[in-house]
Order: sequence, then C-alpha cells, then structure tokens
Amino acid sequence: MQGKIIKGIGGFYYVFCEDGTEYECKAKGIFRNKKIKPLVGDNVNIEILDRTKNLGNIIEILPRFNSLIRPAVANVDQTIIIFSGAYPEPNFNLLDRFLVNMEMAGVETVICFNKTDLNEFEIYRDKCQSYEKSGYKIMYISAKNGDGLDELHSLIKNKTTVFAGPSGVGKSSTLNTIKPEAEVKTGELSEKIQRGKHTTRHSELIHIEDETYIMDTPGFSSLYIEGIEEGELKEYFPDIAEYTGACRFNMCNHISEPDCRVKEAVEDGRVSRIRYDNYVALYNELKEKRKW
Ligand SMILES: Nc1nc2c(ncn2[C@@H]2O[C@H](COP(=O)(O)OP(=O)(O)O)[C@@H](O)[C@H]2O)c(=O)[nH]1
Ligand SMILES: [Mg+2]
Ligand SMILES: [Zn+2]
Repeated sequence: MQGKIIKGIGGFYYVFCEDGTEYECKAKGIFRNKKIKPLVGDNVNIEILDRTKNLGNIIEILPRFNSLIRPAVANVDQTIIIFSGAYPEPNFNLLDRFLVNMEMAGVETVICFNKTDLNEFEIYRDKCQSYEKSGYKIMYISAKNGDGLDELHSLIKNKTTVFAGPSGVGKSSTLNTIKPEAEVKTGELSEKIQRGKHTTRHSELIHIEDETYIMDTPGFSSLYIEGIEEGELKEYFPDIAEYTGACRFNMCNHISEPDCRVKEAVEDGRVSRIRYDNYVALYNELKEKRKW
C-alpha cells in the first residue's frame, strides 16, 4: 500500500496511507544498506503487518524530487515564508537570507505578511510592498480577522507546503485557520520581549485533505548562508540575476563596479533598495568568511 511519511520519531515512521489510515512503521534494515534514510515527506510503499494495531513496514521509498535539510523533509512543492507585518517587526535581512536558502534548495517560495490587522502594519507596509518587485508572490493576511486566507487556502491545495518564518509571526495560528482540528499550539507573545515562545517541536506533516499537506516548523531567529562564495550570491537573487551580462563588466557583482545596471535599477526603483542593501551586506559577509 502506498502512503506518505508524515512524522518520524525514535526509529518509527508514521505513514499516512491511501486508505486514510496512519500506520506506525519500521524501515527494517534495507535502507541502512542502501544508505537512504527515510524522510518525512517521502512517498513510500508499505506492507501491513497488523491491521488492528495499524503496524507496518516500509519496503520501498519512491523517488524524491527534492529535499530540505532544515527542516528535514522531502518532496516539498513550496515554502510559505511567513513574517509579521507588525510585531514582531519584520526582519528583512532574515527574510532575504531565507529566500537565498530556498533559491539554493530550488524550492518555490511565497512570502506571506501576517498580522495586517494591527495598526503597526502601517509602519512597515511600504517596506513589505517593496518586495513585490522581487518577483516572489506576496500575500498579505491576518490569521486573526481572516483577511487573505481564502487565497492562501487555494494556494496550498493538493500541495506539500512548509510554513517557515521567525517565531511569533503566526505560523501556527495560520495553520489553525486551515485545519482547526489540528489544534496546533500557538504562543502568546510576551509583553516584554514580544517574541513568540517555541511551541512547535518536531517536524511533522499535517494532512489537511486529499493531497494537501502542511509542515509547521519552529521559528528561527538567525540563518547562515553556506556553501557559496560571494561571487555566486547574485544568482540567488532572481531580481538581480535578471541583469546578468547587462553591466559594463560581464562579471559585475553589482557592488562598486562602474556602469552597473543593477545599481541603476535600484536608483530608479525597479529593484527594491532594501533587498539590494541586504544583497551587499550578505556579499560582504561571504567575502569576510572566505578570508578566515
Ligand atoms: N493581531 C494578530 N495576532 C496574531 C495573528 N496571528 C497570530 N497572532 C498572535 O501572535 C502570537 C504568535 O502566534 P503563533 O501562531 O504561535 O506564531 P508562530 O510562533 O509563528 O507559530 C499569538 O499570540 C497569536 O495569537 C494575526 O493575524 N493578528
Ligand atoms: Mg508555532
Ligand atoms: Zn552590475
């Protein structure tokens, strides 16, 4: 029988099968020999060992089309990166780091600004909107008053989606609007530090309906970009990569070179200045790192 691994804990894999049942499975020894470790998100074939106790054994992992390391999950159709448009205030540098990581992983990303019901959103609205020029799909939602949720719900239909973003931005609250029965724990914001508590512990896919799955992830507060040199960074900013070969220097990194089309685009507003500044900061960070 075919199914999808939705959770892995202590050597057990929980496989949601076509018959609508969740089976607790082991992966026997065959994967250890082949050096493939089953991942949450893997589509698998299982043999059923006990129909009353819902026990089974994974006998085959079907081919993956992609996989992420953090969180460890396979066959991801898209990531929805959720940021708060109010408080905690959106950290655009962190957003761009995340986007670069997803470009490197080759996973499609949608940016979702939540908490648009709060007055503080007015402070950040323009900055959030400047990302519309980046080419990423941008959504504005409120898990609290329901704004934008219909569009979000249709976006996730029959896909496997990872909800990512800092803690306290409303990932779990948004998930609860999609599947209230999941009753994902949400954290009250501390009045003092205004950061969400870490309430989402292990990585788990939640079956919504049909072929729709969502992974809620614990929040992150920092992200590193690893495995590339500064000269490669421009390839992972799609709105900057668009100008490849257009500048005076073919190898232009769009930093301090003369006759640079990217810098012109920033000046006349075609490329977001926030994003460009983050690009320069990350470029310098990667360059520094290489000197160590
Ligand atoms: N005003 C407002 N508060 C929200 C919204 N979404 C979530 N919250 C609150 O933000 C806090 C953190 O939410 P939670 O879903 O736990 O965030 P997570 O850490 O990203 O999963 C909770 O107190 C929620 O009630 C929203 O759209 N508007
Ligand atoms: Mg959460
Ligand atoms: Zn240039």
